[in-house]
Amino acid sequence: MPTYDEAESLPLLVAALDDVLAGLDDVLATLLVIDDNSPDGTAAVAEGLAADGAHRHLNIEVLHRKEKAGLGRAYIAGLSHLLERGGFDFVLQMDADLSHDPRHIPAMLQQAATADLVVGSRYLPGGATPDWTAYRRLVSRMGNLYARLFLGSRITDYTGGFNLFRTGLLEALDLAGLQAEGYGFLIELKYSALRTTNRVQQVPIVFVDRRVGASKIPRNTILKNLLLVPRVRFQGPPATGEPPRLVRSGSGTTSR
Ligand SMILES: Nc1nc2c(ncn2[C@@H]2O[C@H](COP(=O)(O)OP(=O)(O)OP(=O)(O)O)[C@@H](O)[C@H]2O)c(=O)[nH]1
Ligand SMILES: [Mg+2]
Repeated sequence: MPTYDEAESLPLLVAALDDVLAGLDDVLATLLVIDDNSPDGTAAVAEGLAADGAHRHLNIEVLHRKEKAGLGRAYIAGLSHLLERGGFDFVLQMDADLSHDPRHIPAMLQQAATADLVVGSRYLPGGATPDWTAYRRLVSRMGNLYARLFLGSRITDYTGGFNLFRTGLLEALDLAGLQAEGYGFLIELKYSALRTTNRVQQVPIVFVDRRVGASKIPRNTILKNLLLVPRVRFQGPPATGEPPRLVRSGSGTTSR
């Protein structure tokens, strides 16, 4: 979970995560907060939550980064850290601003039994963006349709950041080679996953707008992403079969 100035949201989200995890007996979860030295003290809040012992269903760890370097760099640092550490069957990626509701996690884990990637999608029946204006909905929907045109319709939400990856899939990707920023990073990450495996599932999600704090993703990335999509497609076609090295399944316990 990447954070930048999420001190207010984080305790609420951690409590909600703990509640959901309490109902998942076979899951051992670690929450890795990847903080870019947030001026509002998010990292200290996270350390406090890790130490207070009130959340019995997840371990909390904090990856401290020196300065704000953008969402893409934060994800690469966090994912590399988890892979180096090892021992995880799955990695769930989610925002810290309460836009991604933990109540969708059980359905994502269920789909993960037969998938290497489970995408949380706003653009499936049952998915929604209830707080958005018609204009913002249109821009996002058009952006995703554009991406699907080039990159394939297996994924209906290329720009969302609520996704579950089998660790073996992440190990097979060249994470350090991903270059895009912001929403572009999420498109590039998902497409490199599509190039590696065809075992992709989706779960509809209801995306709630942040209630506190400010958005950090610049809105002027539309043009950049228009160019990014064909460039990413040029890297190669989607995988048609499942790569043998990803077929091995989890070890019985499901960690995150
Ligand atoms: N570590 C780190 N986290 C970041 C950075 N930029 C954004 N984030 C986090 O990434 C997640 C998504 O960023 P948001 O600002 O919510 O972007 P958004 O969802 O497009 O914008 P909103 O509509 O305001 O929610 C949040 O948890 C942020 O705190 C960054 O530079 N570094
Ligand atoms: Mg957000």
